[in-house]
Amino acid sequence: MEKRYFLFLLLLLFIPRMTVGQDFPSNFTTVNPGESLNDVVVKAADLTPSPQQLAWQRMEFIAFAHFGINTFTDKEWGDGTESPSVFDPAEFDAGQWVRTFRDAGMKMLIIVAKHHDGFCYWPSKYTDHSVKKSPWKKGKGDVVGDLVAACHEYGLKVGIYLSPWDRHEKSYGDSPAYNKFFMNQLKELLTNYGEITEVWFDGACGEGPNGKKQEYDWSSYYQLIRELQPNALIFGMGPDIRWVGTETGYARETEWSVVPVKVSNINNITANSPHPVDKVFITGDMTDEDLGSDEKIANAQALLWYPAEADVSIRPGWFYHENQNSQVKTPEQLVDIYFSSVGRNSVLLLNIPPDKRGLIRDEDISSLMGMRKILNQTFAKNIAGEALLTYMNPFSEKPNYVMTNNNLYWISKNQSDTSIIMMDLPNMSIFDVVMLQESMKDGQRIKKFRLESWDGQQWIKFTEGTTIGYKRLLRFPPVKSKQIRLVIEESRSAPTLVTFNLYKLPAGISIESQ
Ligand code: FUL
Repeated sequence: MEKRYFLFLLLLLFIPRMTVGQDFPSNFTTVNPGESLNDVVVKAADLTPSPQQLAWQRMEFIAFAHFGINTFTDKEWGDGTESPSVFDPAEFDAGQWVRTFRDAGMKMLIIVAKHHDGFCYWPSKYTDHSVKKSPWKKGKGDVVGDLVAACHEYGLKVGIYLSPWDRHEKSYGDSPAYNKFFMNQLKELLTNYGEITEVWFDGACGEGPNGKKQEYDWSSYYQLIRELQPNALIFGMGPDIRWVGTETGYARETEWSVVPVKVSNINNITANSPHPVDKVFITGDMTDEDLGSDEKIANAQALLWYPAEADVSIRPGWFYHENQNSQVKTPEQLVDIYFSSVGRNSVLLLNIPPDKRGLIRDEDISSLMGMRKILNQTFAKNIAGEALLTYMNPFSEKPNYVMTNNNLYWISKNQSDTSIIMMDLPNMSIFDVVMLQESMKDGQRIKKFRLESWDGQQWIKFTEGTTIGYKRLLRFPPVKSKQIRLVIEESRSAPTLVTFNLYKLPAGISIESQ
């Protein structure tokens, strides 16, 4: 064989091998021992969401509806001894729920298919502790099925909450038997109800020291989900969406989507797979005030794009309780939560619990619609829609380039130096909200920024922040100006921006931040 052909063949043999072990999806990377902080930080800045994670993030606002046995027993956690005879929502109307969520601007409903008490809201083949044994529709009903049909009718995506902790099922605690039972239930839900966008795995388990110890086979659960619903995202006790860490609906001021991921064995990370950590994933503590700072990622074994979902109930409880009818959150409180979740790089999962009739109550609907109205009024007009944006390269005297605010896509020419974007408004304007978004196709990079307005003589800072990510919303006392500037003070890598909008909250609305 000619020498050059031989070399060519040798190269062909090598190329694929060189990539083995390196070929991870865009949302994951490993950190090599001894890697410099700077290299790790740049690696983190280059991670981007999977297409499914991005589509999920763009939904922004989604619904939860805790409903079931606890609605009738007036409890938050049933113990599994409840009789199915108590479940009888005489006026149950899935359409009423889902129309309400649609009108509120929510894009998905996470259906509680089974809570910790083990009662199933679909006629599972694997247990009798379900709607089959209830008087509702003479045992022929299917809450999950009706809700899925309504979601399809009104254009909402469907998510499933299936509690791993099951206080009724006899096999719970006999690990292999319960794992099989749980996977059978998962399989029913993932095959009989169309497309499932999110699978919600709760971490709650109240078994005391003498309670049952169940070893969950998470990696087999994940594998089943990947097979049956390849586009579904696994929340919480799973590696695709993280719990924000509280049940208040408030995300952190500094909310990184890239965080260190814990794995049981770094050598068992699967390359060339869209889900490299499925076999080794360990849920870390998500309640820490700092999850993704440079210090945190510097000591990581691996990094994952693991975006936050902020869950909260419109009432004090997750389930309906008559004595909480006067404690429904006000529209202003809900707007504050929206600004502090969607506006802090998170998806807001708001729970609206239907009552014993099987309907969402007027109090809850009116708060939700009040919230929607304020948001619609606020975001109806981007005051900066006609503004001219000028990027000032700190290394040159002259403006670097000029952009309009339509289809903005700006990426800095510099790595992490200060960048300034000037905004010239066509007229003197009053605004009290800013919306910033980084380009998710480039990842999350900005670490610190401030906004200033020109008062004719000098630049005055009117607000500031740390992370931006998918979306950052900031409120501040009204500013009157024609010229403002965004100063990006620190960034993990070349900063990007796809949205720089200004708004005004409706007159007379005062939203106190919590
Ligand atoms: C928790 C559960 O224990 C609550 O009952 C509720 O379902 C909430 C969303 O998650 O962990």
